[in-house]
Amino acid sequence: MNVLLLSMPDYFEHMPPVAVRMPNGALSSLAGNVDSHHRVAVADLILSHGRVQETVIRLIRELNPEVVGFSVMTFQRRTAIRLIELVRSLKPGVKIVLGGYDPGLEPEAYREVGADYIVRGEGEVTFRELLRAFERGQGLEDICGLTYRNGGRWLDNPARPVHHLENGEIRQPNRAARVLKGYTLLGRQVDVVETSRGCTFDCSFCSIIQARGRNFYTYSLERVLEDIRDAHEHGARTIFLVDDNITLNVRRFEQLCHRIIAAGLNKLDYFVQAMTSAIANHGETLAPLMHRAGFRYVFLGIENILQGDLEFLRARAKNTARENGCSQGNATISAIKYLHRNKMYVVGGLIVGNPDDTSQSIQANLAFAKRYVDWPYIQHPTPYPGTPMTDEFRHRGYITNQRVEEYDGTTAVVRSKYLTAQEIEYQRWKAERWIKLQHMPAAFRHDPWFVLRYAPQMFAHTFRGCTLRGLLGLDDGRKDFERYQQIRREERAYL
Ligand code: B12
Ligand code: SF4
Repeated sequence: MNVLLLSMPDYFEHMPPVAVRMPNGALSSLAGNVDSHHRVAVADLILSHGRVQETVIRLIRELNPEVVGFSVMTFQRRTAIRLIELVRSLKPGVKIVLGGYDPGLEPEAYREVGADYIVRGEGEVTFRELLRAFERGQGLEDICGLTYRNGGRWLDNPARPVHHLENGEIRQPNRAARVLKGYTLLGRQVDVVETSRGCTFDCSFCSIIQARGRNFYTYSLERVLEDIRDAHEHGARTIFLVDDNITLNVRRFEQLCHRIIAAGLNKLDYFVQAMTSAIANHGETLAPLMHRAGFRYVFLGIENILQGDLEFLRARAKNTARENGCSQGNATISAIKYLHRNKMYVVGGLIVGNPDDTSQSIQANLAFAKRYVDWPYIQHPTPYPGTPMTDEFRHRGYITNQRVEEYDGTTAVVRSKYLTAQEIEYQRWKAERWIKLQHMPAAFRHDPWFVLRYAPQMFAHTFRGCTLRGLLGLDDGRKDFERYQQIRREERAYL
C-alpha cells in the first residue's frame, strides 16, 4: 500500500523554525516497522513553513496514498483537523489514521472530524497490524490500542500493553522514507534517536504517565549505536536523544557515553534531556564523561526553584540531591555547576504560573534563569488531556482559555490565585527575551556561521512586536506584548 505519514507544522515560541526543525521520531519509527512491501513516505511539515497546503496537495498527487497518518500534539489539533479536511477533499476514499499524544489521550476530540482510525499509545505494532488487516480485508476487533469508526459508531479496542523493547521486534527507524529536506538544529543537520521509553516518576504536568503508565524500558546499546550511525549516514551532525528520562538509569547512560566514544561517534554533537538529581548526584564522573562523548546542550527539567511549586508539579523528588541516601536539598545549582564546569550548556526548563504563584514567585524563577541557565525554556502550566495537573486546574476553575491551539506551553492558558493568565505570560515574555539574548556570544562560539547568518532573523523572532521605546525600557512594554500576542495568533494559521 502507499502510505503517507505527516507531522504537523505547528511550532512553539522556543523552537522557531529558523533555528530548529527536527524530525518527528514517531513517524520514521512507524515507517521502519510496517511490512517491507509497503511504500511509505514521511513528511515533517515543519520543513514546509509558509507552503503547508501546497506541500500536502503535491504529496497527495505525487504519492497517491491509500493511507494517510497524522502525528499530533494537543496544540496542533486545529491544524490537524484542517489538514484532515484538506486530505479528504483531495482523496475522499483515503483511510485516515491518527496517532500521537493528543488523539491517543483524547480520542473523543477527533470523532467528528473525518478521521477513521486512532492509534492509542505506542504505534509500531498497532499500525503494522492495521495495514495487514486493510490488505487482507480482515476485521479490526483484535488490534489492541486501536479506536475506529464502524459505520456510525466508534469502537475502542482494549489498550495495547507497553512494549518492552526486547527481541528486536521494534525495528530501526526508516530515515530513507523522509521526503522533505532541511532538518536543522542551530545550523547543523539534526536527527532524533531513542535509547529508552518511559519514566517511573509522575510529574503532574507530564502526559507520558497518562499515555503509558509508570515504567521504563530500554533498547540494547548495540541497537542504539546502530541507530546513531544510521542517523549520521543520513547526514546528521547533531543527535537529539528523545528519551522520556534517560537519566533514570545512570549506569546505563554512562555505558552509552563510553560506547559512543569507543565507536568514534563522539565527533557528533548530542543534546539530551536530564533530571537535575541524576546530574547532581553523579556529576563528578558523569559530566566529564558526557562532555567527552559529545554532549553539548543538556535540557534540565528544573521545573521550579520554589518547594511549594515543586510539590504542586510533583517534581520535588527528581530535583533533590542526595548523599548516602539523605536529602541534601535542591539539586539544581549543583547540576548546573557540573555541566558548566564540563563545558556544556544548560537549557533550563522552568514552569511558572502555578496555582499559588504570586508576582514574587514568578520573578524569583526568572531571576534564577537569568543568573544560572544558558538558554531559558520557560513555560506555563498547560492542561493537556488527562494529566493530574489538568484535573486540579479544572477543579479550581483556573482554566481561562479553551482554545487548544494555544496550548503550546508559552501561552498562559490558566490563571493563578493571584494573577491573571495575561499577567503571568507578560512577566515571562518580558524577561525571557533578554535572557535568550545573553546566550548569543556562546551560540556564536558554538556555531559562528549559523549565528552570523541567522542572527537578524533570530533577533527579529525573539523581539517581534517590540518598538524601540519598549526595547529601551521607556515604557512597560505592555503594548509591545499585545502586538506580540497578535502576531503569535496570526502565526498559528498554518493553512
Ligand atoms: C523529544 C520531545 C520533544 C522534542 C522533539 C520533538 C520532535 N520533533 O520529535 C522537542 C524538545 C523539540 C519537543 C518540543 C515540544 N514538545 Co515534546 N516531547 C518530546 C518527548 C520527550 C519524546 C517524543 C518522542 O520523540 N518519542 C519517541 C517516539 C518514537 O515516540 P512517540 O512520540 O511517543 O510516538 C509513539 C506514539 O505516540 C505513536 N504515534 C505518534 N505519532 C503517531 C502517528 C501515527 C499515524 C500513529 C499510527 C502512531 C503515532 O507511535 C509512536 C511510536 O510508538 C515527549 C514525551 C515526554 N516524555 O515528554 C514530549 C512531548 C511529546 N512534547 C510535548 C510538548 C507539549 C512539546 C512542546 C509543545 C512544549 C514542550 N513541552 O517542550 C514543544 C513543541 C514542539 C514544536 N513542534 O514546536 C508533550 C505533548 C503533550 C500533548 N498532550 O500534546 C509531550 C508528551 C511531553 C509532555 N509535556 O507531556 N518535544
Ligand atoms: S521526570 Fe520527566 S518524563 Fe518523568 S514524569 Fe517527570 S516530566 Fe515526565
